[in-house]
Amino acid sequence: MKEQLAAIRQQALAAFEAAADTAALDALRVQYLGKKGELTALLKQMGGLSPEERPAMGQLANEVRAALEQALEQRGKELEALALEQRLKDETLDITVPGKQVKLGHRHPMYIALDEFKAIFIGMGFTVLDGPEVELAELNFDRLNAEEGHPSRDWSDTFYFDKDSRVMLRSQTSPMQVRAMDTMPLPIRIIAPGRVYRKDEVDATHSPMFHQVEGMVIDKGVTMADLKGTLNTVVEQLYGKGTKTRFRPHHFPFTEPSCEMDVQCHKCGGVGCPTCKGEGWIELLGAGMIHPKVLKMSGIDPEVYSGWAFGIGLERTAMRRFKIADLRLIFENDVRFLEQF
Ligand code: 2U9
Repeated sequence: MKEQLAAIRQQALAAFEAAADTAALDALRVQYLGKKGELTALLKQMGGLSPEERPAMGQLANEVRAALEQALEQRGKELEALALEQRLKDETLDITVPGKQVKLGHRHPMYIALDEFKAIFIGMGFTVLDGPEVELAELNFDRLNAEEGHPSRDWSDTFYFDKDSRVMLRSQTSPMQVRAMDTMPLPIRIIAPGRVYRKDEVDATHSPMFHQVEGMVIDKGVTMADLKGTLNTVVEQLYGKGTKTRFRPHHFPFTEPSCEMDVQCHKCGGVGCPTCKGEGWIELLGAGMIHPKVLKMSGIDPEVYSGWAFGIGLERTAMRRFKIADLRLIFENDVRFLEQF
């Protein structure tokens, strides 16, 4: 038995040393030290030894087991280190291989125009609001002083969801301003950009969906001078210092007085050219002092507070800025078009 123990020890140690990886080493652990392993089988034969032989042989067997376990642990560590070294070698990057060029997309011209607006108004302390595109006619029309029978409420102009004309796709972002008046503490300075929907046939200048930015300021003592001063500042940031503007009277149900603002043509300086269709001026946006009735409907006392508001169509702004002749190009998203911006 002594010789058999010595042989197992010798064989096992040699086999451990020759194991190529941790899986092979594990198999050897089972082969020698497992329940049905070679050393275990030999130990089972100890019962056949004489009582005198047994203690010495037991001690020797324990020594062999301890030696094998220690060798297994040692070889295990070596194999793990080798495997790690191999992995590090395999995963080496060749930084001289030329990289794959990442193709960057393009910002959409309409969003370039929107981001510019946002940056200017945020810089002046305005908050940007976002809101639902499916709206109640009450917020889209009634609360904006466009009562039953107002032409803009007609079925031929508005996308309604129900026969009672209560739920609709918003035709302007104004419902967000109504919500702001209902919920925000005064004073208010907000802009509300977003998609709006009107039943227009598609052509070079019309689309049933387009984008607007509307904005409003409500505070004590706000006047038309604040409207003009703020919008002139916006125009100077968009088109350069000293750009001239003019305000023409207009009519909206939600503002009184109302106006439209033109900017002097940046191309010809006001003389008249194809860009401004010979006018010298380009129509930019609509605006006005918020109608006292609109303020009252939100519980704001028009004797104490006043406000101004404006609205601008984003596609038209982008078309002018980037000299885009057909509105449909803005929505088609042909990459050959988008790549130009
Ligand atoms: C509230 C009160 C007043 C928003 C305004 C305009 C003038 C305007 C048009 C521009 C081109 C719409 O996209 S367009 O067709 N808008 O001219 N919008 S004042 O006034 C408001 C809004 C909300 C509560």
